[in-house]
Amino acid sequence: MTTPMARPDLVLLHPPSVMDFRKKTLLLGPVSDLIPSTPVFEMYPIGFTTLASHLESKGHEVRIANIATRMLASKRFDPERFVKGIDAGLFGIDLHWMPHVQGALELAKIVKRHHPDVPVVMGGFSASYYHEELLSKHKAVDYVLRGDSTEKPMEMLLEAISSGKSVDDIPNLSWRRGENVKINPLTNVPENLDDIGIDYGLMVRKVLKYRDLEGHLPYRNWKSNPMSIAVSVRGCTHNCVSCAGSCDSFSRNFGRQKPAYRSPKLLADDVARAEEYVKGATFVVGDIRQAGRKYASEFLSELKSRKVRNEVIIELFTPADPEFAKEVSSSVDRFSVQISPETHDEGVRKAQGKSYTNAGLEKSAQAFLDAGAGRFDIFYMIGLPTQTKESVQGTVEYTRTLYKRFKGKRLFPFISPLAPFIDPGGNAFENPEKLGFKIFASSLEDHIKLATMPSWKYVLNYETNWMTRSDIVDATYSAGLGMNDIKKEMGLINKNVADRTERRIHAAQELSGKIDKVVAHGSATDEDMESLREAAARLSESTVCEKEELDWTENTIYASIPRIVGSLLRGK
Ligand code: B12
Ligand code: SF4
Repeated sequence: MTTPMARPDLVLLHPPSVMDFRKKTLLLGPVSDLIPSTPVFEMYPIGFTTLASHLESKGHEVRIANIATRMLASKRFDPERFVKGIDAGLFGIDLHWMPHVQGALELAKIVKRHHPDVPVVMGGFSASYYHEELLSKHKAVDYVLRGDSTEKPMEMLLEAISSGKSVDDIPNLSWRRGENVKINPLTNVPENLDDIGIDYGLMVRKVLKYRDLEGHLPYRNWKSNPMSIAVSVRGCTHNCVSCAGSCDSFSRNFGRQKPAYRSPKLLADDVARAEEYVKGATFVVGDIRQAGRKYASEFLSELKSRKVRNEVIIELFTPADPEFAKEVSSSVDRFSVQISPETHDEGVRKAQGKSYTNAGLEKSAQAFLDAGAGRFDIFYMIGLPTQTKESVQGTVEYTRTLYKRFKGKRLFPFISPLAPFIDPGGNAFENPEKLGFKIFASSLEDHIKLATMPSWKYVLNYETNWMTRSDIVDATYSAGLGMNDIKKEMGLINKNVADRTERRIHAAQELSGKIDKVVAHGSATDEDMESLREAAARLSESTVCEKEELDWTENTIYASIPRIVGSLLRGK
């Protein structure tokens, strides 16, 4: 237990993907064009908030410090000095997404340099997958909490650390005794998410307490495009071949044999609570039909009774029927829909693990748009099994058909590469030959080397039997140019925006070529690389489309302030 402003029991740190990204020449490419983050992947896992909410409810003091956002916000921000200046009973660093491999381990070293006696715990999907290597080869890491649910084990770890008790019985924990790595059983795998909540007001209180807005921001542009998340599920019923969040991967790596759902009522409470603090879209993670139509209907009717005014974004893993579209529409004021068919080619889609038709998808889009969806976003991917460069061009051409069919409607197709890494733990990573993949990295060390290569072509940890790494890069830039032309032709973006995107893509292609030459010579001097650094940083953001195309609302954080203040005054 702690008193206010005492040293936090736990400080959760989120690293940038590459720790010294501000100094290195890195053409990170369009790896994050379609998510709120920049290519340094500054968004921290939603699990930081469930961990903090749980631990605070048990009397522990937790601070979140998003090192990546702070580094993006100010060139003067020095992570080393910042870490040196904070004290904690335990430091937690996420290695959830594999692209953070270099950043997470460098951050752990910084922590140990300044706080040699304070333990460091890592967690997240990638840390769970690589727990043995983390503990045997990286002495800056003392503990790994494995699996998709670490709230309870973390509480036990904090208690063991403060009382000096043994950690032998803490579920999901891997740790070091002398030179040996000890692996406790992975038994904390809750069957539902009803005990795992997000206290949406907690972040606001933390910002005020630590006078640190940037350090708590989930991603850089959150102030201008705020968004909240409500999590319906941990686990997945699907098996997309490249995904580490698939049902096979959950059972192999995270001890989960079936998904855990949050009850419809509590999920609706989450959405309603989120809007007390944030005026912006609320993204409901997971297709709400995964637990069955009855679950989805119950959730929607609970939502209706709460009269939610925020825009609600729902995900579809498969097309939905018009009745469902109407049900969604009658339950909320404003809503948008996202679906990822990955490709227009039904054969390629099947090879990736999804079996549905374009006709079904189009029918679904029509139904949701007719029912009043604010937007219907369709995400396509490059780097899939059996997909060729020609097939990617086919997808681009298919978007023209979509635009024509849905002219004047708010339907938005996007395309991006499967990058930078095929997820460790997913089926493609585990059985590459069988599924037509060639994987260039297996260990943490291999991935660290790739992560710091100067352009994203060399960062990719895979290629396929149908496309080399160069093909994936070429196909991505060509697709970007193609989509840009189509959007201009259809009058969806004005000439200035289209010209800007085109110039950016050409410049990125040119720079990629220059980096290729430097890499081919193998004798790049510091000056050679330094001369390319600024251009690489500039061209890594929003390469193939403008990020604003993804913004759901025109709100800013300032529009949320009256709600935040109101909620604080009510003492929530
Ligand atoms: C929703 C989601 C997102 C949301 C983000 C939500 C968020 N902020 O967490 C969005 C759409 C933005 C997103 C983006 C990306 N995602 Co994503 N995402 C998911 C999805 C569908 C479910 C959410 C999820 O992560 N649940 C997992 C829950 C269980 O984790 P959690 O609550 O956050 O954290 C718990 C544990 O993981 C652990 N934990 C996490 N961090 C820490 C830290 C410490 C110290 C400890 C002890 C424990 C711990 O304890 C937490 C609490 O119990 C999964 C797929 C799936 N079926 O799971 C993919 C998934 C996690 N994403 C993935 C990827 C690759 C990405 C991107 C890199 C893709 C890209 N190139 O753009 C980006 C990275 C974004 C960034 N950091 O900036 C992969 C990760 C594979 C891997 N190991 O690398 C997954 C598995 C599947 C996939 N291919 O999409 N994603
Ligand atoms: S990509 Fe497929 S397997 Fe992975 S979380 Fe999404 S639906 Fe599930």
